[in-house]
Amino acid sequence: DKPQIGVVGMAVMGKNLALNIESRGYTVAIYNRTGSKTEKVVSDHPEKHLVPSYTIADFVNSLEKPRRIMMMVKAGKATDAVIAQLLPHLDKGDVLIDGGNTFFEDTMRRNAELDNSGINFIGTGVSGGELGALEGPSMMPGGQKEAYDLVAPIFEKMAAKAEDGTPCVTYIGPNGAGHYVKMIHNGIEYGDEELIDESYNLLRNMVGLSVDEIADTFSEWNKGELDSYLIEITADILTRKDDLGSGKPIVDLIMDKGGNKGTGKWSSQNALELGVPQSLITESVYARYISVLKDERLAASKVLPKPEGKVSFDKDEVIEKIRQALYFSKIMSYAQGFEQMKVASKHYDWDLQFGEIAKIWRAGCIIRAGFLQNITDAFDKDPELNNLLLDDYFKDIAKKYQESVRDIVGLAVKSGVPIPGFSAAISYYDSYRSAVLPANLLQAQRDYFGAHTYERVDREGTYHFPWYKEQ
Ligand code: NBP
Repeated sequence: DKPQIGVVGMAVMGKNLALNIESRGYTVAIYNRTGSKTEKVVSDHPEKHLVPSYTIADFVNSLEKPRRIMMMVKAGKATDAVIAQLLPHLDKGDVLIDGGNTFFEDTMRRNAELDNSGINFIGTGVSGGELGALEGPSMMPGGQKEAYDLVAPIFEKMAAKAEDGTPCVTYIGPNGAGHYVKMIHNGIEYGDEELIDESYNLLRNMVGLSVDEIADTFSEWNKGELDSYLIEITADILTRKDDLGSGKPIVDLIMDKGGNKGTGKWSSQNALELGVPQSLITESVYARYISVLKDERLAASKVLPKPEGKVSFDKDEVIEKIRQALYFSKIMSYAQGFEQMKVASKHYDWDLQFGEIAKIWRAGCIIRAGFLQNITDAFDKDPELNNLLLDDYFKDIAKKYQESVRDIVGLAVKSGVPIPGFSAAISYYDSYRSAVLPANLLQAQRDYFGAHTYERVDREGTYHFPWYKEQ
């Protein structure tokens, strides 16, 4: 039996994906630049149908045709290097798949270059971390549709399954569409994390709950509208004590400097390029950046005063309002994320199917959550939906919860607890629902100093005001 698929890259993700595919009844060829890693995978799993190769030529020749090769290597130069090594051994019609966290413009470039040589190229988002790779990730493949059809049976078997049994993978669109959607997935993940972290900070430093009480609060929240993987792991994290024996909650011993690998930044940069409001992801990126300035913050905490007055509130009431503010803000974040994908779909000519995208995020991936079903339902009802906020379910939540968000944002500001995500959410809501914004004054300013002209609300055409003439 020739292997039906090969995996290049035997670091944690590639190894786990290979084992996942094997477990679905396939024979999998494996290769890694450093051969000892390949050897170790085989010796650790002697019973598995894995076919190791130690040269690229042997690896490619071992595969059933048309060949299906999945690369799980470091994104960027490593991916280009592997493609260059594989290319001389490939035949027209073979399918090369990049499962790394690749920037979508690189995927567009590689897809076009390889297409010239008759090689199909799929760039697929793979979400779910190490465990997802092993047990079933959510997958976002983009590239030639005919090429996807050649790998679809394998992808559908290896992907996570939603509660209704549907595999969390679907063809996303041509060239870079899959990696684009993975980028937005990761950006939305930044937003979800930021909003949860702000809620934790408010519960701790405004409401005054203990870490254990906050763990219980998140567990409780996880049973309702907020039901999601990230809330679930947050509750779990908050129950964990120091593994080095101090007895303190581990969260209190972890340095408050947020890391990142760039996908949130890419989402924000792309939103700026496309001219789409994307304040939630952007504020989440900034929140990580300001967290890194630990030394400056420590120094500033000694000289810059905090608010003087004390805020008063009913504890149980305010906890429920924080929950509502979190759900409301999460909805604003997804509204922005889907808005960005809508604009991108037109801009790059991808024909993205938003209901399908929400569907494959229901399981396997980091942002999996009950409420993605509501997004699927919204787009099923109206595939042309302009903004999630206009769907009845989301409109109704916004109507019910908006007062709570205002209360929480007000209390947070008065208490001096930073809430960049919550305040971006309510500002987006208020901007989006405003029939008139002060951009009229802005246009006047631009026309005043730069003769940039303006349109009028009462007549057609373009106008320039005689600012420098006496009236
Ligand atoms: P890494 O991102 O750490 O990459 C290590 C792999 O890249 C090794 O197999 C290494 O081979 C290979 N490699 C490098 Br580095 N340079 C190479 C070159 N010039 N030629 C050939 N091979 C090269 O591994 P990972 O954490 O398993 O992630 C793999 C991909 O999956 C990445 O793109 C990552 O962003 C993405 N991803 C990761 C996660 C996650 O949770 N970790 C989730 C989703 C997606 P060597 O052994 O010879 O050095």
